Amino acid sequence: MSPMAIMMHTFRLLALASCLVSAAVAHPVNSGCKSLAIRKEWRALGYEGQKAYVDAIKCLSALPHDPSLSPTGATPLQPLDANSSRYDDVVYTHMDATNSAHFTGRFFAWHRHFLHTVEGILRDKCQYGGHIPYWDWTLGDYADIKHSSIFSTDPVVGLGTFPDASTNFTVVDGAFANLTRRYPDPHHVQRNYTIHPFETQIFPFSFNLPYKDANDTQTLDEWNKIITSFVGNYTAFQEYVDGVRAEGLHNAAHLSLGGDMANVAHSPNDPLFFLLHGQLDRLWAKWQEHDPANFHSIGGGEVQDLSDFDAFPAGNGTRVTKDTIIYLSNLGPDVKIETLFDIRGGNLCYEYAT
Ligand SMILES: *[C@@H]1O[C@H](CO)[C@@H](O)[C@H](O)[C@H]1NC(C)=O
Ligand SMILES: *[C@@H]1O[C@H](CO)[C@@H](O)[C@H](O)[C@H]1NC(C)=O
Ligand SMILES: *[C@@H]1O[C@H](CO)[C@@H](O)[C@H](O)[C@H]1NC(C)=O
Ligand SMILES: *[C@@H]1O[C@H](CO)[C@@H](O)[C@H](O)[C@H]1NC(C)=O
Ligand SMILES: *[C@@H]1O[C@H](CO)[C@@H](O)[C@H](O)[C@H]1NC(C)=O
Ligand SMILES: *[C@@H]1O[C@H](CO)[C@@H](O)[C@H](O)[C@H]1NC(C)=O
Ligand SMILES: *[C@@H]1O[C@H](CO)[C@@H](O)[C@H](O)[C@H]1NC(C)=O
Ligand SMILES: [Cu+2]
Repeated sequence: MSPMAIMMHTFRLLALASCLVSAAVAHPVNSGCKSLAIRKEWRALGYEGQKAYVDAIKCLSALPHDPSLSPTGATPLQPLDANSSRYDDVVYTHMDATNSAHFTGRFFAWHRHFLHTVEGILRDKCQYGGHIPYWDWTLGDYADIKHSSIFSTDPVVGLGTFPDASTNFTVVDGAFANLTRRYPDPHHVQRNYTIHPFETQIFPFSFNLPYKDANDTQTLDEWNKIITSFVGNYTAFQEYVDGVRAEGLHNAAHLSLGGDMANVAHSPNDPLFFLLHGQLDRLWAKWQEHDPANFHSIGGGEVQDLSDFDAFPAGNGTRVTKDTIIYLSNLGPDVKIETLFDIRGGNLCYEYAT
């Protein structure tokens, strides 16, 4: 070998070694995965990747209801409609978890398990070769969410432009135009962008800051602040993401999109739900990886308490722990939270591309 070749060879070994070391330090509890799925940002999927997601969502929307779906009863609900779709089953599962998985300590863990389960269903039942995408609004979209490039009219891969009253806020362009959903009533998916979602009171408590811009919560500065704050304190992390009087990132993102996305029960009617929650799951993963004290931190209570929200924004009652069960209405298995900490381990086996 020439001196240059030796140098390059050594360099590669060093690079490999430092890569292994940093992986081992950052992710100590990695086990059991044959390989890791890579979840990508919507735009990084490219045309074929985006089309594959769209096709899989449409496929699931055309498959029949699975009779094995079994609501927990944790949230009082309308009866299951046997004449609904497999996609509607996914929505119904989320509706069933309205009270148990929102404004409780189950929030991030429940949504991680839900997204991973839906990803598996899309792959098993609809030959989807990809994974759940995420929408990284910190890439610059936050400066003008309504006109983000992802909301394009492209009939194959566009997520659709924001409708107005002329279509009763029904999404009528893009790949998901006129998408039919069953819950809570038969309807087409609706959106209605507003930068001031907190002007309208929708909770038993009132919003503090009616004129707060929803996109103030979606900036890159905010993102980095969240990841580096609340060290060792999951409860504080979740409380901040939901926000004082629910005016934080999670609610601001949902409510500003309006229509189906603004409803805490049936928001997954809009396939945009999975991109938004992909990003929130990514946020939890980034926060977990920021400090070893974060990785297994969990907290909040099991009981949603909107009547005393200021005191219990992350839930009242029994404290949520690693042994708390995450229920999925038989859409997938019930699991303990401890199985959901490590996205690169156990039954999860994925990571975020960026
Ligand atoms: C089932 O739904 C389809 C489409 O919405 C409708 O055409 C059909 O009449 C329904 N069948 C029953 C039995 O409700
Ligand atoms: C939020 O969106 C509005 C309207 O597009 C824009 O004027 C404002 O600068 C954005 N805020 C941030 C923090 O980028
Ligand atoms: C418009 O949408 C709302 C739900 O957002 C629905 O209650 C109403 O019936 C719709 N109006 C028409 C004319 O379809
Ligand atoms: C969606 O519905 C609207 C209003 O009925 C119609 O103008 C439009 O052509 C439909 N688009 C698709 C792709 O079906
Ligand atoms: C759409 O959003 C606007 C602005 O927030 C609001 O005034 C209107 O009531 C909303 N319409 C529907 C049907 O949600
Ligand atoms: C964690 O954060 C919560 C919510 O802000 C706070 O009530 C609690 O005291 C914090 N726990 C610790 C150990 O600092
Ligand atoms: C919520 O907490 C308060 C104070 O600890 C307690 O009195 C109340 O019973 C709790 N409610 C529920 C539903 O757990
Ligand atoms: Cu949810």
